[in-house]
Amino acid sequence: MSLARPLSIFALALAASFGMVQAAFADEPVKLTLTLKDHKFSPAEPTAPAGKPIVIELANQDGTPAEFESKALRFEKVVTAGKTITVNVHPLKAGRYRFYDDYHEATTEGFLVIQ
Ligand SMILES: [Cu+2]
Repeated sequence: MSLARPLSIFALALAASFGMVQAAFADEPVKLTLTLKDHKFSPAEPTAPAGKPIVIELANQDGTPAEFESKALRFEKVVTAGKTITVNVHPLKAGRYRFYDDYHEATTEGFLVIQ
C-alpha cells in the first residue's frame, strides 16, 4: 500500500477542519466596550468592521439609570446606575449609526462607525 493516498486523505481532512475553523471565526461577533460617565459615551464613536455581528457592552458609571437606545441599530435597553449590559447588533453595511441615552437624548449620544 502506498503512503500517498492516506496522506492526501489526511491533508484533505486537515484542510476541511481548517475551513470550518475559518467559518466559525467569520461568525464570531466583534465586541465593543463602552462606558457612560457624566452622561457621555466613551468612546463616543466606536468603530467596527462591516458584515460582522457586534456585541456592545455598556458600563454605566453614572449614579442615574440610562436607556441605551438606537433606532438605526434596533436596540433599547435600560442600564441602571453602576451596572453593565450587553446588546447584540446584526451585521451592518458601512455607515454611521446613531445611539443615545433615551433619558438624556439631547446631550448623550454617540455613533457606531462601520467601515
Ligand atoms: Cu426608549
